[in-house]
This record gives sequence, C-alpha cells and structure tokens, in this order.
Amino acid sequence: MKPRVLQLNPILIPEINEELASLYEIHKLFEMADPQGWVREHGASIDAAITGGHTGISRSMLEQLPGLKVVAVNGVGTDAVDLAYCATRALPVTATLGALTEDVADLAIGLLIAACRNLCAGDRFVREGQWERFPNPSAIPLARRFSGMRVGIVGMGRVGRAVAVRAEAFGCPISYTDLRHMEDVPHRFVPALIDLARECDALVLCAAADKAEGIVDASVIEALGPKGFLINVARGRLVREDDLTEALVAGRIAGVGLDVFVDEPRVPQALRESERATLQAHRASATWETRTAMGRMVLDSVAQALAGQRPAMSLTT
Ligand code: 8YV
Repeated sequence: MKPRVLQLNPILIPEINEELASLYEIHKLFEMADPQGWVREHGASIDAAITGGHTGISRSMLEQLPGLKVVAVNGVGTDAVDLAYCATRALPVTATLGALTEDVADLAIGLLIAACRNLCAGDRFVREGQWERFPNPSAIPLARRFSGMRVGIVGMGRVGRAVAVRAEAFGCPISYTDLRHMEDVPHRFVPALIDLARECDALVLCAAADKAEGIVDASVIEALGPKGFLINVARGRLVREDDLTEALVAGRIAGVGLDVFVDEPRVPQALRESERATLQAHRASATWETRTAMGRMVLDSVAQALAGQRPAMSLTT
C-alpha cells in the first residue's frame, strides 16, 4: 500500500504532481467539499503533509494527524506552522531552503524599479489610449531614479543578501536591520528599524514574519517619508496595512511594491485604487525554475522522512 499524503495547497509543476501521484496516495485538501470532516474521519491514516509557506498547517489539524512523519513546506516561510509544537512531537518540518532566493530577490528589485519609475501607471497610460489623448509629456509625472537609491534591507537572510547583491550592482548604498549585526555582511547595520527607515530611500522587507509581526507601522512609514518607497516580498503581516494604506492615500509615502498582504487574496480597496501602488498576487517564487526546484525538495523531504531518515531540510529535528 502506498503511503498516504495530505496535500494542503496546489503544486503547479505537472512532473512533480505526477511523481507524487506515482509514489503516494495523494489527498488534496483544497479540492475537498468538507476538508474538516475528511480530516476527522481519515486523519489517523495520513503519513505526510505537504503545504505552502503561506498556507502552513494549523495546530488543530496537526493534532488530528497522529501518524504524521513529516510536514513538507513547499516554501521557505514556516511562520504558519507551529514549529515548537512539531519539535515536541519530534516531527520534521522541512522548507525549500535556498530554492527561491534568486527569484524573490529579482521580484523585489523589479517591484522597486516598477514603483519608483511608475511602470504600471505608464503601462496603463499607453494601454488605455491616454497617450494619444494627452500627448504633451507633462501629462505624466516625472519618476524617481533607482540607481544610487539608498536601500535599507529588513532581514538579512538569504533573500535580503540576494537583494543587496542586486541593488549594489545599481550603485545603491545598502544598509540593513536584523535581530543582530552579521559579521559576514559588509553593509552598514542599523539596529533600529525606525532609524533605517529615516536614513534610506527604499525599505525592502525580507524578514521572517514570526518574530516581526507589525514592525512597519505609522511611525516607520513616517520616518521613511513622502519620498520613500516600501517593498514587501516577505509576509503581509510585517506591515500594519491600515497605517500603510492611510499614508499612501495621503501621499505620506512615495510608493509601494507589494507581493504579499495581510489577508490574501483580499487586498484593501484603497491599495488597489492607488496609482502609487505596484501590486502582485504573491508571485515572488512563481517561476518554472524555482517551483520545479521547490517541488524536488518537497519530494526529497517526504521520501527521506518516510524512509525513517532525518530530512536534510528539517528545521525541527
Ligand atoms: C510560496 C512563500 O508562494 O516560500 C514561501 O514562504 O510564501 C511562497 O514562496 C508558497 O510557499 C507556495 O506554496
């Protein structure tokens, strides 16, 4: 009999799905009419769970899966899994560490350039025929230069470092904040986020959300100021979204580039209507290359755990 795997959100690479289906009996929670009822009835027979970084798995669901040998997160953020609880069960929780670094950093830079050069507003201007109606160049406000912008990175992990490499190539002075100064990072460490915000032109959020919920609030946004840009490729809940939306509408911040939101897929109307906002639907890791690499890591983690080994990417065992 094949081991039974509970899958909590979709994997978008056909080969990965085929391989999963050939090895395991896959139960797709996101396609079930009554997922909770199904888990109550069949939870005890489940050997492995696969979930997304943002989706995670609730403590109450974990409690209904007593035979679980691994939670394989198809993502790098594990803030939606109770790691401490899983550690007490000696349950490996794995992540796709390193697989999505480059793509997430690429999107962060893309969002920053899009925000400061008004790329999406410019696209709409052409697409909607406005250029023909208003051919005078003064119809479009001047943008802000990205090259040389002072970039402040919040969270100097893998993604933060990859953003720094890219921004440096554009001649941007880099500084960062994190829980501690990092000896191996050549950039300026600023212990307090509010000081970092005051001293840079763009803040790029790359931090894990479990220790940093709501760190970007009205005071940080005020310190960033009306010429500042905020980019978020980490988690929506790092930011007090109401504070951000108010500041954006009032012009107290120059622009934002957001891939993540507090209550996805719901995005506040004011953000959706703002010309100063460049928005994405949580797509930073969504390339064929990265999602294939992530899927391979999920396959490896599940196989290792079910073979009785400690998965190489385990964060809890
Ligand atoms: C993915 C993410 O969208 O890695 C993460 O933590 O949030 C994203 O890269 C998600 O995990 C895909 O399942």
